[in-house]
Amino acid sequence: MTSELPSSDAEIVITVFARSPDGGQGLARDMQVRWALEEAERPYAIRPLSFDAMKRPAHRARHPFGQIPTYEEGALTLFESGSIVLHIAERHAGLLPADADARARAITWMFAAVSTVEPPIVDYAMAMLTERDKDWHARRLPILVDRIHDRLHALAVRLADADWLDGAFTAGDLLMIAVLRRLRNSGLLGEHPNLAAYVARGEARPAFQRAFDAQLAAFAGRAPVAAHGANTQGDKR
Ligand code: GTB
Repeated sequence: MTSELPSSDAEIVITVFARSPDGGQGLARDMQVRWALEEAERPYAIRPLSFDAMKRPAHRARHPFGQIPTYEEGALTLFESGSIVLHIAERHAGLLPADADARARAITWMFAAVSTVEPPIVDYAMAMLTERDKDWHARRLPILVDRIHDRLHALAVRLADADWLDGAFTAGDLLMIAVLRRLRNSGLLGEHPNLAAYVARGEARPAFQRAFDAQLAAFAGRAPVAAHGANTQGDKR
């Protein structure tokens, strides 16, 4: 598809964890940005940040909440992984359909991923990370798990035996699969075999593999191996 909006030639720089707490599993949200850039075949550089640097003014100027990822392209700075993926998808072929209605549906799936499916998954992840020592943790956990299964069941019914959510692969699938990947260590996806297969299909895409390898190489401190990523920049500001 030809991109409808002009694309800048400026270098793209994204911020990532200097050392991701996921140990290189590609679960932090720079992964969706890397993946979108790989699907779009756009080179990019990374600016790795420590937790301390993320809270300093130089980074708060990019991201008001002091988080990763951010996206810089010339004079443009963006935060919020969903918005960044939409920006990339609107300017490059391969992530949104040309047909206006199909495009609107793909964007709807992007919102569904980050605002309907992801919140209960994040609640569960936070509970496992920060609430295990609370005496109410064991009572709360089944409630959180039920909320996830509600969403997964509805998504599994809608996906049925299709490869992707609405025809060809779109940025909606990219964000949905990135969100579902956060369940990889929970065992919860196993109860929904078509969703597990959907995630595996996403992970098998060459662009996903390049993005995954690039984040893993950065985590391991090795030179990047991605075809389209990634140089490393220090925080100059
Ligand atoms: N809504 C924002 C977006 O989509 O961009 C949320 C951004 C966000 O949560 N960023 C996290 C962050 O910067 C990293 S991705 N956290 C540091 C902070 O807030 O101080 C979330 C994340 C972190 C770690 C894992 N992991 O280890 O598995 C997975 C996901």
